[in-house]
Amino acid sequence: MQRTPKSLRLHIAIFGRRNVGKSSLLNAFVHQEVSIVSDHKGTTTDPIEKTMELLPLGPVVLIDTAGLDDEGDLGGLRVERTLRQFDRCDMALIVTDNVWGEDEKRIHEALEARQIPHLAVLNKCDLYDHAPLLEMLESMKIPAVSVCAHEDARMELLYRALIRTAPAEFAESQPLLDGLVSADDHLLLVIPIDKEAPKGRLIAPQVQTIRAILDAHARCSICSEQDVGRMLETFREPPKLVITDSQAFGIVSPQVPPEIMLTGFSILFARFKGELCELARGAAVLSRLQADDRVLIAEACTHHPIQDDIGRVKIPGWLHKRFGDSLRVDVVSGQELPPDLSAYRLVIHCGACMWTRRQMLERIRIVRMSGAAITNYGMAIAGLHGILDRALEPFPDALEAWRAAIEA
Ligand SMILES: Nc1nc2c(ncn2[C@@H]2O[C@H](COP(=O)(O)OP(=O)(O)OP(=O)(O)O)[C@@H](O)[C@H]2O)c(=O)[nH]1
Ligand code: SF4
Ligand SMILES: [Mg+2]
Repeated sequence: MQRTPKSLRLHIAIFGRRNVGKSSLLNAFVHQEVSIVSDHKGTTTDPIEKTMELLPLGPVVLIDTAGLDDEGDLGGLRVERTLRQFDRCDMALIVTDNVWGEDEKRIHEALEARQIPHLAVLNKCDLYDHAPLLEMLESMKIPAVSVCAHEDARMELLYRALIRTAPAEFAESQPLLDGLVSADDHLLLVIPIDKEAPKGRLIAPQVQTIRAILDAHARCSICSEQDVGRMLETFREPPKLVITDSQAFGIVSPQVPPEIMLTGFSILFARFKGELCELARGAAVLSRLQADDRVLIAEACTHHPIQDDIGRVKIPGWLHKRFGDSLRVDVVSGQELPPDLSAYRLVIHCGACMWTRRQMLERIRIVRMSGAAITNYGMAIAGLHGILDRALEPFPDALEAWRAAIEA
């Protein structure tokens, strides 16, 4: 369970005023003293995360936050950190004791605006009669549950309510290969074992793809990029789909006859994690970049750059080769993007394999609001090698969006 990538865990944030029992609820969930509890207002100062298995939802990340009614300069900073969690969570709890005031309304409105499923948790039912408030929330169509963080039996009600409220994509199976693979299909996966391949293991997108194939009761063969042609000759029937590491597109594409569909792991993940059509439209910008344009390469997490690093060396190299050395290419990694993106014509984003879909969607939204276009590594590489139309063939909507953007 601990190996489940963090991004596939349902992120549940716990919001509310100070002292309503947010940290007590987190501790009750995990049966551990993870978060400090006290009757002093403002005990929790920074978001605290805890991973656990919440059946049948599976692995979740619970996020305890500082009270949103905090005051003063420091309080304001804490509130700011709590507010950031609105863009990270997949669902939320609005915790209160026995009040539905301005703070609760504000949280509710912020969640509604982002379409984040949420639940009102009326805590301390040992001290308060929640019946009138439950009735009021019911009339407002806000799902609510009355609990006591110190009573396991009442916490059971909260678990059940959570499962009812959880977003469908977490309550149901993962749609990584949705609509692409059926039972008994055979796929060929192309996995280069080069300097970038971690020693002794496969990377998350490859493992998740294999798992999704097995979940669909389909089969796959795996080879490295030099062996694709020979591998295909050994099959009695052609595979339904070839999925390659995007960096090998250029080598793999000529080995795969045009009647066999070919795409990339990062294109599958663009659909799984982001908005495939929007990222395809962004890739169309690659056909009309000018030598004096600026491009930003954005990586979601920081890692030690290696020789021939895809984001720092290979993609900038391909861009310079195509558009000339005066094209300015900047690289940024981590949670923050530069505050002013309007100087960039295009943002080329990593596959965001460690992120939730909501985080990536938020990033796409921020970039688009600045006026820049956004695409991802896989699509940029396919575009720079002239085979994006082929790689998008399994996704007709995205192919159409890309073609329309090229012609616009
Ligand atoms: N009687 C009763 N007390 C509770 C309950 N839940 C929490 N408390 C108490 O309420 C106080 C505040 O609890 P916390 O869990 O620290 O509240 P919080 O919302 O995390 O507070 P901040 O850290 O200030 O944000 C503590 O004294 C808890 O023991 C409950 O269900 N019943
Ligand atoms: S930089 Fe992006 S693609 Fe690379 S590991 Fe981090 S999230 Fe995944
Ligand atoms: Mg707390």
